[in-house]
Amino acid sequence: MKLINKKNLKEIFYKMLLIRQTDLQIAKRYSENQMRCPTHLSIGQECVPSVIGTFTTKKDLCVSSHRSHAHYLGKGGSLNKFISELYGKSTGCSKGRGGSMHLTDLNVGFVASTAIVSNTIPVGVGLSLSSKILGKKQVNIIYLGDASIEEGVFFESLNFAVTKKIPVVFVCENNFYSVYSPLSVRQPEGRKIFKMAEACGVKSFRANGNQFKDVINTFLKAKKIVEKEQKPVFLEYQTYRWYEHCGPNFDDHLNYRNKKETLYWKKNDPINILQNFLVNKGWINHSSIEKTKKNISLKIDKSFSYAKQSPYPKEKDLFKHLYK
Ligand SMILES: Cc1ncc(C[n+]2csc(CCOP(=O)(O)OP(=O)(O)O)c2C)c(N)n1
Ligand SMILES: [Mg+2]
Repeated sequence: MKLINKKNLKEIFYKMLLIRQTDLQIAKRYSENQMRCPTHLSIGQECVPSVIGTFTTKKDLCVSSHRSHAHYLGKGGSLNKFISELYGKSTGCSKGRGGSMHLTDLNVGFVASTAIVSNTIPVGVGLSLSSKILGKKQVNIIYLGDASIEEGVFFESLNFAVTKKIPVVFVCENNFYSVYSPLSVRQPEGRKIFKMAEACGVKSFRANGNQFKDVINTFLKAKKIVEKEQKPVFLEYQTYRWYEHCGPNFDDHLNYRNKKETLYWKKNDPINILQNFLVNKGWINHSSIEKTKKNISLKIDKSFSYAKQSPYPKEKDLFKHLYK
C-alpha cells in the first residue's frame, strides 16, 4: 500500500497543528506563572515528530530530550496529562513531578525525556537491545538534538548499537544551534552530522525536516531497515526552532542568528508546506482547516482547565514509583 496517502497526510497535518497550537498556548499563558517548569518549545519543528508518530505505534518505544513536547504529542500522548504535567499536577503524565523536560507515558510507548543532553541515548539503545532479546518487533526511536553528537556517550551508544546489531532509529533534529552556539563554532567547517554516524558504520540519511515528503521517505526507509535487517539507522533532519532556546519569548535580539536565516526557515514553515499540498490535492479546504483549528483550540482550552483544576501531588505519594 502506498503510504503517502490522504489518510496519513491528514493525520500528520492534524498532529502538526496540535503541536503548534498547544505550544503557542503554552507561550501565551506562561507569564501567568502557574507553569513553574522551564519549557523548550517545538514551534517550527513539528514535521518530524508528526511523521514519526504517524508511522509508529504505541508499541514502538521512544525516548527524547529537553525539547520533547512535539515528540510526546506526535506519539499520541494525552493532552490532558501533558498540560497537567506542566502545571505540576498529580494528573500529569509524570504525576506532576517532572515538568516539561521529564515526560513519561508508557501507555503510548513514551518511555522518558530528560534534561541532560544525550542521557536518554544509551537508555534508548538499552531498551532496543531488550526488544531484540525478547523478540519484539518494535521500531524504537531515540530523539536527539545536534548538540547531542558532542557528548561521548553518543558515540559509545552508536558503537554499541552497530556492533550488537540493535534495531533502533536515531533521529537527530539538527536545528543548527546548541542554545546560542551555532554548529560553526562547535564543529569543523563542512562536517556533516549524518556522515559522522555513517563513519561509525551506521546506515545514515539526511533530509530537510520541514518537507513532509522527504521526512516520510527517509523515515520509511529507516523503518524498513530496522524491521528487516535488525540494525540501527541514523537520520539527520535539518529544521529550525522559531522561539527562544528556553521559554515563551524570542531571543533574536541577542543576534546569535542572522535575520536572513530565520526568515528562510519561517518561509519554509512545515505546516504551510503540507497545507498547500493538501489544498492543491483538494483533500482539505480553507473552511475545513478553520474547523480543525477551532476544534483543536477547544480541546487545548479544555486541557488547560483540566490541568488548572487538578490537585497537586500529595506529599506522601512523592516517592511512590510512577508505574506501580
Ligand atoms: C550534559 C549537558 N550539558 C549541557 C546542558 C545545558 N543545555 C541544555 S539544552 C542544551 C543545548 C541542546 O542543544 P540540542 O541538543 O541541539 O537541542 P535543541 O535545544 O537545539 O533542541 C544545553 C547545552 C545540559 N542540559 N546537559
Ligand atoms: Mg540544536
